[in-house]
Amino acid sequence: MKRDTLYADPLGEVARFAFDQQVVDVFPDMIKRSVPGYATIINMIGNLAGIYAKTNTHCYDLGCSLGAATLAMRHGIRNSDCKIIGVDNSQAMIDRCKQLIAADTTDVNVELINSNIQDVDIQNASIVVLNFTLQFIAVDQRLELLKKIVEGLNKGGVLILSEKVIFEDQPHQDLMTDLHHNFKRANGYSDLEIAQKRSAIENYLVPETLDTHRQRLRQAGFASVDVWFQCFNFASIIAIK
Ligand code: GEK
Repeated sequence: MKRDTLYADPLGEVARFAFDQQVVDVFPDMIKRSVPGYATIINMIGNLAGIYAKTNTHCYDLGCSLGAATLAMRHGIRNSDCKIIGVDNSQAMIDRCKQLIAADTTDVNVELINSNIQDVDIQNASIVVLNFTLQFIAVDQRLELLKKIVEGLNKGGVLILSEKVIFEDQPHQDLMTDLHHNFKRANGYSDLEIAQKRSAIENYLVPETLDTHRQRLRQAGFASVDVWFQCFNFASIIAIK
């Protein structure tokens, strides 16, 4: 696993973050050292797939990156008559993801699509995963995407939505930010790396409060909405149709 040093040297001007080849090369290391609870969430997506994936249905991984959640579902699904559809609009991510999926021999069909998740058809779904992807969709387009997911899910189907979140209470927000930055420092990121990455994702990764997510999910048509995992300002919600 190549180490992420993309923001280690001072950059005069920090360009907006992009999921390009440079990021693909270090992505597993970057996400593991940046997102508290990431490994647990991936593991549990496999566990949930064992419960929710139904015969002859589709399981979607929207914003699949290198397919960590796709592989977790593939290993967790108990019957092989499901199809996993991974979607990402970064060609570099999809190309690398294809290699990783090809190297895994599990007997569940996987299709990978290079597309904006807002443009793909969602049909006959028992599971939809949005693992740290909705946060990159423009805020005013999030409800429409969630409505499309509800329509494509079968009754009883589940959305697993993981996001970086913010808090209305400012002292709590500050504490969660400090704890997150301490987590990154403990994982070897310098203050410069933390600051430069922060500017790169500003206005691109747009986090919201858990209340905003809950209300929007209900508005989109989900019958049951609850947080199942949280570590600092990173949380995952299970929403059931
Ligand atoms: C994981 N789920 O390892 N359409 C398609 N893909 C998109 C879009 C879009 N509109 N916007 C962003 N992406 C993964 C981690 S990373 C999270 C997800 C992160 C893609 C983008 O190219 C990237 O691969 C992914 O969403 C977000 O479980 O890096 O913080």
